[in-house]
Amino acid sequence: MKSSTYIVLLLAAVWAAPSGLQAHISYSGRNFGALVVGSPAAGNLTQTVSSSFGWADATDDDWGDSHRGRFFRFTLETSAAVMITVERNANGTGVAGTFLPAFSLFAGLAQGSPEALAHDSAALSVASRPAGTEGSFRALTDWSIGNDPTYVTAGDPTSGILFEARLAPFTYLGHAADGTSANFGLVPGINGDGHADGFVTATFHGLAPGHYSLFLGGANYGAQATETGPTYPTYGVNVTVQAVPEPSTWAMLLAGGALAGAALRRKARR
Ligand SMILES: [Ca+2]
Ligand SMILES: [Ca+2]
Repeated sequence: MKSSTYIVLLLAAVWAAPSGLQAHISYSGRNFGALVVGSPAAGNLTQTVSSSFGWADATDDDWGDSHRGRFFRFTLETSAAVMITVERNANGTGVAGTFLPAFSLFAGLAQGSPEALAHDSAALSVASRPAGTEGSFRALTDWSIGNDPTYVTAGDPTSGILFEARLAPFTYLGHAADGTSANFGLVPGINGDGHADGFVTATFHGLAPGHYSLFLGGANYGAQATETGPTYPTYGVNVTVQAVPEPSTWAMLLAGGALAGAALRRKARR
């Protein structure tokens, strides 16, 4: 091979090595599908989260690394409220009984097949954020992340581009965090539930039909000082999501029931 090609490949290999240790953003095994109001909660009890600090670390000024958490997805075909609950379990390599979960909900999805998956070190990701940031993930506001181009022949840029690299936008809708500022830090505006007990829940109201991403990570900001990688402890979580009626929907149902009842009574009188 030409030496210039060799250098390009060598550089590519060096560039890819650190991120190659880490997964790209994927929802594999973490897709709750379409949520329907009135259906039972959907549960995922088998996932683990990398590190105990990933969510909290994405609340600060230098953003966060999307690899230090897990992405889940669900779809709504009608407007709904969605209740999300996360509780630690005994799975994972980290110390059982210590994980403090937090999550953020976003409208939008990361890139998926047949596109290349998104990752923090994609050229487009790096170019789209300030220098010195730890990654693309932001827990308390909108953010976006890029992928790499998909080439006609995998891994061969000279073969032509099948799908251009692009940024996938995530629109921030809200969050919930286990515990208090004693664990998630002093960034203003974090909704702690006040009890650092490994359990956190929140209901998001007025969600429009569409696709949603749930980012789940650890709420222990200070743990990044001791969990330094490159191999991070993992922590098991039980995640449940459920589409629930809006309070206004209940009112409408009750009103509708009353109207239907009145109609039946009118019919019965005839
Ligand atoms: Ca950070
Ligand atoms: Ca709690």
